Amino acid sequence: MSLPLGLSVERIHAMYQRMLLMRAFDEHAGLARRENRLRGSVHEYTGQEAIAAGVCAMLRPADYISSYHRGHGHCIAKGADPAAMMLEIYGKAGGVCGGKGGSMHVADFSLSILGANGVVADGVTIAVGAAQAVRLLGEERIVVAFFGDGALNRGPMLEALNWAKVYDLPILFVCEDNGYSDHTRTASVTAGPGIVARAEAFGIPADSIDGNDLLAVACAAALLVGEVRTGKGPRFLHATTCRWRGHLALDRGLYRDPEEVAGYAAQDPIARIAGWLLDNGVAQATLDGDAAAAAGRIADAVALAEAAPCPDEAQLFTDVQDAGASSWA
Ligand SMILES: Cc1ncc(C[n+]2csc(CCOP(=O)(O)OP(=O)(O)O)c2C)c(N)n1
Ligand SMILES: [Mg+2]
Repeated sequence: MSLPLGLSVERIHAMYQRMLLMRAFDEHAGLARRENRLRGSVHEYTGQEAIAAGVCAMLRPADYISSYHRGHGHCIAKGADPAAMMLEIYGKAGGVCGGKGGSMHVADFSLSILGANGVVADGVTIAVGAAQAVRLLGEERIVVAFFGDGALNRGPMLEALNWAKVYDLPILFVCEDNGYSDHTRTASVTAGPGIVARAEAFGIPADSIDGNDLLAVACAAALLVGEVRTGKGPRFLHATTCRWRGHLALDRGLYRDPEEVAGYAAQDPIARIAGWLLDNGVAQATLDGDAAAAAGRIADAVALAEAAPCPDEAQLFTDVQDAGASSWA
């Protein structure tokens, strides 16, 4: 079967393998949080994996990404080591941020991952700042900002869109629209004709796709990343998706209609692309092996994180903003 935009069955298969890793990572992390084996917040990306996989597959190592509170999948998709990430969310030494950032601050500058971010929409302003720096420094890279539908209702998001268009910066905005902002249906607190119209109001071309369909994400991302890379200015991708779990691991999500949640399985982006891979010559045994490999790799990461020591006390004030530190001592 011929695919557009330089896509191939092999490339789609590699994206599928990344999705399996994301799913296994967040299923384990969510369980560990519910069992109080780790502290802090864990916002599972379960059900949304096709978006990170399809977009990041179009990026080069030097391209920056910024993320939001539901950020594990973006980091894995950009190539972060799941074992170092698991150590991080367990708050252990050897974590990708030395065990001091936790789930909502996972970052790896060596992979151009600018970080997850617990402040809704603020990862987007950081991304626009990075895109401005790329422009000023005359660098070859582009920037992708991932954020949720809830971010569209914060002022910094609108400033970011405005600034990006005024300077025609090399940035792709990716809105992961799962229909919810925490416990609230986003539509019930959102004025106007919709998310795409918000971007278009700033003169930014915007596409809307089914974010549970890896092929749709990959095709749209290939096109939009290409446009951003060739200096056409900012672009906006609106990807609809489903948040399978509660807002975070300790939220059972009881404010949602159980029938609605049960319906999410039919949209499973992993099952959908597995079906496509089977139809396109990949053997069931290969897919089974992929799933076992991902599960094994994450089980090893959990075992490593549970056995690892906490960061040394002597490291308490390294790599953190230390204003006032001496007065705390
Ligand atoms: C500035 C700010 N306001 C409120 C919150 C509390 N909060 C955390 S996540 C969230 C909803 C975010 O929804 P969305 O952006 O759609 O992301 P999702 O959780 O659905 O992936 C809110 C209101 C916050 N973290 N930051
Ligand atoms: Mg949302």
